[in-house]
Amino acid sequence: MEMFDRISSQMAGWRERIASLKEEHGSYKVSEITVEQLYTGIRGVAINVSDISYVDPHEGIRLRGYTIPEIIDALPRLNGTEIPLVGGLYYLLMTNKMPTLKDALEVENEWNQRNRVPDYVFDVIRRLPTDAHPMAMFSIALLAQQNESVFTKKYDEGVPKTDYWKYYLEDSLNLTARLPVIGAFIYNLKFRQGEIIPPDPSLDWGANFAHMIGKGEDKEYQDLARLFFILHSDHESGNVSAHASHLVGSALSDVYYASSAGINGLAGPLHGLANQECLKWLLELQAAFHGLPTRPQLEKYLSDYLNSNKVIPGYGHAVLRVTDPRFTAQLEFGKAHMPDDELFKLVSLVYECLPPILMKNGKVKNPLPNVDAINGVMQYHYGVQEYEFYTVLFGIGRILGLTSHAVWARALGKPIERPKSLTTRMLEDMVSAS
Ligand code: CMX
Repeated sequence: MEMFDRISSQMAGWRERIASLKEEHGSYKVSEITVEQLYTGIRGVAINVSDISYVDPHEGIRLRGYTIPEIIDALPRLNGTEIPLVGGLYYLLMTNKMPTLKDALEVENEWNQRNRVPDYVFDVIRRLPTDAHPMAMFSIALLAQQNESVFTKKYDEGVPKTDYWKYYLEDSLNLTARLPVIGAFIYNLKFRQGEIIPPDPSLDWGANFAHMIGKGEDKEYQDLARLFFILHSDHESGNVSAHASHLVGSALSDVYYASSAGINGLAGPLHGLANQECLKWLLELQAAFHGLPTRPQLEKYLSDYLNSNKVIPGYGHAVLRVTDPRFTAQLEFGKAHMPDDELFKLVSLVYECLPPILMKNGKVKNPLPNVDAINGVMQYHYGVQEYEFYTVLFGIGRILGLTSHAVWARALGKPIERPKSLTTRMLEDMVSAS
């Protein structure tokens, strides 16, 4: 497979660059940490290296060096579709090369050959309580397949360390192939009376998800599904889901364990769950005014809301200091496809009114929207209105990034992560001695 060969052919070069950095500049200081940072989530401290993606505070994410608009423009797409194939994005993340249409279709084809989900996975999900959150179902479904890890079997056989990445790649392709099937199953079980629609081998990954939740005829939703998964795929390796997954993988836990860990982190309201929270919040806002508020009404509502010390989901970011380009990409999609949708108009109005109010409030470092300020509204427009499910959609996309990082972590022989903790007394002694 071309993806395999491309990774393989680059490995020696990357290993050499890293070895020479370590050998010649091993003692060079990249960052220092303050007492403040120790108590505030090690915010901003460089602790890892990723050549797959980088979040520039003033520009947003670059995936393999490409900005979001560049990615959407350059990735190959099928005739008659607006948004590129997700298979092309996975190829780019994994191989560091912009794919041709043939490359992208090769990944799509691999996925179609590997997407049969064993019945026991469905049984495990069915056995969960009916009020289990879709994210808990999703995480458990990932973990339930751990017995199938090729890496774990090969590790037990004693394959050389330099080959670990090959089996991580094998596991990653198997796992990612199944994600749309698992996601659609959870959606149908919870919200569509358990109807099961099998994947259609003639469809690509994004369109297949749409097909399996009963939207096979809706070409626009198929494009939205592709866009959603591409935009949510990766956001460098310092965020909660990426870091959790990387940390777990560093103990040589396989991609089933590591991805499930990442998904558990994504399920928090300060991270991926913000998309569910944001839609809920927008619906409450809409209900409070029986439709669209006027600008002054909205400004008062927002100020009162913030003054009651509540967080407005979808706004702010730990790294970004500009409007999230993933927000902008969806705003553009919305302008083209749903300009008259009332919730979409509300999102646009909040975007106009909220940043100055957040600035005035004084606490927030970034008053601008992130990806979660809009993604739910896009889904809602096309009839996927059960907002509890939105973070699973985020997770389906995010595992593309998590597994790409996992494969490369093994390819580059990254060791087990083990930072250090101190006691408060130690800090007090250090500062009083300074
Ligand atoms: N509404 C109200 N207050 C906010 C806020 C918001 N949207 N964003 C930040 N603040 C507050 C923080 O709670 C913090 O208050 P305290 O000092 O009382 O604790 C203060 O402003 C400073 O926070 P910050 O340094 O600007 O932001 P952090 O790096 O600490 O946190 C984030 C970043 C995203 C968790 C935060 O902005 C937030 O809670 N936003 C809403 C939730 C959200 O949209 N999360 C999704 C992020 C994207 C993703 O990962 O999916």
